[in-house]
Amino acid sequence: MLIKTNHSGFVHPVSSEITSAEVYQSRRELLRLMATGAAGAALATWAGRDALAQGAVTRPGKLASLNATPSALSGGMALDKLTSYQDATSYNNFYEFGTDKADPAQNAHTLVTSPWTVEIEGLVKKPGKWALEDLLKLSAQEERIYRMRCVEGWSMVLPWVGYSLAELIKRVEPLGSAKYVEFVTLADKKTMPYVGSRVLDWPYVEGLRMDEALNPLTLLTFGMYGEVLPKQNGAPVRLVTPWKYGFKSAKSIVKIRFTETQPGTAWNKAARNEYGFFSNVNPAVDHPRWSQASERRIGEDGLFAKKRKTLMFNGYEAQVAQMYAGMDLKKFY
Ligand SMILES: Nc1nc2c(c(=O)[nH]1)N[C@H]1C(S)=C(S)[C@@H](COP(=O)(O)O)O[C@H]1N2
Ligand SMILES: [Mo]
Repeated sequence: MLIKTNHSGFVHPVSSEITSAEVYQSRRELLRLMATGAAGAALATWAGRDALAQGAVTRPGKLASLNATPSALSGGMALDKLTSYQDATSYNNFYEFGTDKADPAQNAHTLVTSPWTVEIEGLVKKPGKWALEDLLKLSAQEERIYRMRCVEGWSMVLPWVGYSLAELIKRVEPLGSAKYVEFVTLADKKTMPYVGSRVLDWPYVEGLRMDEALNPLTLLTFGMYGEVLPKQNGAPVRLVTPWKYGFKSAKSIVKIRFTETQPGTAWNKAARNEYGFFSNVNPAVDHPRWSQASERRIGEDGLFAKKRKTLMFNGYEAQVAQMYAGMDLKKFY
């Protein structure tokens, strides 16, 4: 079970200094809702807000309407400065909308996020289609501050909203033969201009070993900064696996498939010797073309600032290292 902290136990760096006043207000509102127990009712407004957000280039929602409780799984990351909302939503990787960091914010407005269903298939007792609304209600939402380290050498610290993927996995009851979980994301040529291009094999597919998928840190994510996920960040539902390079955190998921064999993933197919299946953040294992020993925090470390050291498993060693005990992480990169 997940441990929840109360408000006073939730350490947060002076929010008003590092996020906009609006975000700060929404955090206050969220905490107020939690205190009054009204957060559950607020969930009902989600669909309406999403409809309003269709086609909009502005933020998806100003008032918190997520049933999010600050989570103990934020760990020490809560002491890191949050990346600004502006940076988090304008410097993205979402190749379906372009290969430039600025492309997703420019182009993702065409993504249609409602209605949305996630199909559960493969080796499970309870396969089927889940409407987003039902997925949202499956478990209590938590706010988790996680580091995100991109394989390219930059990082961010973001307050995500969602619940552990394990909650969904338990509900659909995988068979004993299910050893991996595959995440298939939307590939819609009509709304995603780069789908069909040769950059990657579409749809963008990612995967986790079953124990990784069940690790409580693995977050099925619906929101960030107390709001609905912006389209460029993978609306309406994505994964966040904070101890792995960012590309493992698949955006705009439409299928979750349980398999016996290791799924072929988009980046592994694109360049097998550069991107492995595990892709755990590891400062000791270089990318063939560059070092992974350090990183630049977006918005904080200027172009000429000294880079910060990358931490083993991105700083989540205590929670995840035992899953890889005895594995040669140079071989299984
Ligand atoms: N569907 C899809 N998911 C994706 C990607 C992508 O191109 N397509 N890029 C990945 C990469 S490389 C990173 S670093 C993260 C970035 O997430 P963010 O833009 O929310 O920070 O999303 C990952 N998820
Ligand atoms: Mo990335």
